Amino acid sequence: MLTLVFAVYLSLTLATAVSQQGQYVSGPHRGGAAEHAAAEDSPYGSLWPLPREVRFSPRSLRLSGSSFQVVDADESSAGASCSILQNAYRRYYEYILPQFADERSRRRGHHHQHGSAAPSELSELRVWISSPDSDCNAYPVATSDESYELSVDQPYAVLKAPKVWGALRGLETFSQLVYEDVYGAKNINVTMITDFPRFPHRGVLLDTSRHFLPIKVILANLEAMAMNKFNVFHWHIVDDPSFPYLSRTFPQLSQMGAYHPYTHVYTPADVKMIIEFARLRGIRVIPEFDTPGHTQAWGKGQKDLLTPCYSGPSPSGTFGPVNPILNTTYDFMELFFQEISTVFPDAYIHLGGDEVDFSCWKSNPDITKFMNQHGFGQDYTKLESLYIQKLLDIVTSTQKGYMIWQEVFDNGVKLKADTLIHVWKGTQEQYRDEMARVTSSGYQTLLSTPWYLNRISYGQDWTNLYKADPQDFTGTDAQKKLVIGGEACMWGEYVDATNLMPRMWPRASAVGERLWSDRNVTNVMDAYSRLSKHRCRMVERGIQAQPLFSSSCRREYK
Ligand code: CP6
Repeated sequence: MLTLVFAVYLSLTLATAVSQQGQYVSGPHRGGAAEHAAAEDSPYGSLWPLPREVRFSPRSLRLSGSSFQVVDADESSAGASCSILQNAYRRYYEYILPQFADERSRRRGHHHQHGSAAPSELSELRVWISSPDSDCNAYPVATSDESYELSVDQPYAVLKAPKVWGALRGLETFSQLVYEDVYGAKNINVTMITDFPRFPHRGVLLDTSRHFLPIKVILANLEAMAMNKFNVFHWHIVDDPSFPYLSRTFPQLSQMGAYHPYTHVYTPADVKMIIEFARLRGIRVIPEFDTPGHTQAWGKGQKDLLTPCYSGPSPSGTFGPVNPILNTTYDFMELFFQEISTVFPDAYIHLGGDEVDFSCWKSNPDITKFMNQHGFGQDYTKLESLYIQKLLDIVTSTQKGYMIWQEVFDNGVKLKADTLIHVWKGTQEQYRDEMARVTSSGYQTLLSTPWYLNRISYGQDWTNLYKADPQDFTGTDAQKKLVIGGEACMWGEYVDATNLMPRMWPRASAVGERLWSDRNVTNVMDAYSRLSKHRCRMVERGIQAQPLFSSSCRREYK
C-alpha cells in the first residue's frame, strides 16, 4: 500500500463542501475542461458525479504524453486478456491525452521503465483488481461492486477496485482529475479518492418506438452514460407506433410493425453489439416489452394478438390491448419471451403494464362474457391483472426477474418478492406516497416521476431534476433500503437522432449525481460550477451536451 503524506491538504469531506469553498477558489482545476462563467469555482473542480471522499493536495504532477501509460498492476487479478480493462485503458488514454493517442498505438509494446519519471511527473496509472475474480468476462448485475480507491501520487497513481466495474468508474474519475494548464500541458494534482455509489440502479430510458434511433446514437448515449456513472440502459424498444425489434421467432412483428422492415429495425447482430458496448462500460441492458397496452404495432404482424374493438354489435376494424381471453395469446407470449430471455443476458426484463385503456375491452362482447364468467363485474383492472399474472408466470419460467410500471402494483397483482416496481406517475406528493406504499408492502422500487427528460421548459430545469431525491418520503429505514435507485426517461414522441443528445445531456447528469453521490450533496451552486465544466468535457469528447446558461468552453463543439 502507498503511504501518502500530504504536506498541505484539504480534507474536503462532503459536509464541509460549502464552508470551504472560499478557501479554494483558485483550486487545481482551472483549465482542463475549462468553462468560462461568472460563478465561483467548486473546490471539487470538474468532478461529476461527486465521489464519496476526495482529498486534494495543491501539488500538481505533469502527465507526459510520451511516457504516461495506464497499465495492470502486478498484483492485479486481471491481466492482458481482460477485454473490459484493455478496452477501457485505450478509451481513457484517448480522452486524457488525445494528441498522443495515435503515437502511442504505434509505440505499443515499447514499455517505459518503471520509476524513471522526472520529478513532478506522473508516469503511470496502475489498475489493481483486488478480488480473486475480476468479473472480466461477466455481465454487470444489480449487485455488482462498483467501488474503487484512487491515489494519485508520485511516481505512479494506483486505482484499486475489487472488480472491473469499480475500475471503470475509477478510470472515469481519474480522467476528470486531469486538467490542462495555460500551455496546453496535462496536469493532475496529488489526490486521494474513495468512492462507491449510493444506489445500485442508475438508469436511462430510451424509447426507440416513437422514433427509430440509429445504433450510432444509442452507442453515443451509452458512452455519455459511462461519463456520468450510469449503469442501466432501459431500452423501451417497442410500443404503439413501431416494432423495431427483429425477432427470430416472429420476424413478421418487425416486418409488418417496424417503420421500415430493413432500415428501421434492430437485428440480432445490432442488439448483440449494443449489449457488448454497454458491458464494456459496466452498463446493463434491460429491454422493455410493454404489454398489454402500448401494443398497436405488435398487432400488425401477429394475427389475433390484440382485442378487436366493437362499434355496437360489430367489429369496428380497430384493435385494443392484447387479448387476454385467448389461449393463443399466452402460447405466443411464451415463445416470444423465451427468445427474449436468451437474447438479453440481464437477469431482469421490464414488462411494462402501464396505461391500459379499457374502452376496447368494454366494447367487445366476448370479453364481456369472459368478465361475467369470472365474476369480474365491471372491474377491468381484474382482467388486466389476470393477464399480467399469467405473463409473470411465463416470464418466471424463463428464469428472469421482472420490473413493472407502478399500475401493476396499484392493481394488486400478486408479484414475486423480487419484483421491481417502477414509479412514474403523479405529482411530487403522489409519487412520495406511492414510494411509501410500495416499500411498506416490502417491494423494491425505483423512481422516474421527477426525471422525465422529454418534458422541457425555458430556463435551468436541471435544478429540479437535481433536487428530487428517491428516498424523500415518509417511511422507516427498512423502507428506504428498498429504494434501489431511479431512471431518467427520454420518451420519444418529440425526440429522434436530431435532438436526443442535447435534450438528454447534461440534464441527465443531474440525475446521475443524485443517484451516485452522497445524499448530502445538494449544493446547487457547487453543482452548477462542476456541471458546467463537466458539460464542456462531454462536448470535448464529442457529446452534443447543451449549455446550462451563458458560458463558453475552451474547445467548443465541432
Ligand atoms: N409510453 C409508455 C409513454 C409513456 C409511458 N409509457 C409516457 C407517459 C407520460 C409522459 C411521457 C411518456 N409515452 N409506454 C408512461 C410510463 Cl409525460
